[in-house]
Amino acid sequence: MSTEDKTLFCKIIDREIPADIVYEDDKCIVIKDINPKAKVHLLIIPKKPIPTLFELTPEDKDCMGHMMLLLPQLAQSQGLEGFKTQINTGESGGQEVFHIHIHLMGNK
Ligand code: DGP
Repeated sequence: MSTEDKTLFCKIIDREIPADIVYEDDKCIVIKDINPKAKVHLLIIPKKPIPTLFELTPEDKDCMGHMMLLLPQLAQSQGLEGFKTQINTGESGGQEVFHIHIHLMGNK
């Protein structure tokens, strides 16, 4: 994929754009949001550049489940006792970056 075709988050995954990386494995990467809405504001991003929830297919079940299971672990590693999650979907759903991501937000 040429650089122009890559999503912002693919460029972060490929280390073409810097980010504060909190966690990474073969399925996803977790970064700090550049414009935090809470003391802890992480973005959990699949390595596969699925644009929105509307494009999910059954083959994405594993990866999506994997990211859901990661959420409480990440929250605990950040010292959170509770947290909010958000997935903005589509322009009218407030989505700005068209590469699925889960917002994890919490205050200590
Ligand atoms: P959404 O509206 O759900 O598409 O959220 C996109 C989020 O991505 C928004 O909260 C700000 C964050 N963001 C945008 N550009 C960058 C960036 O270059 N680096 C990081 N770490 N976060 C970014």
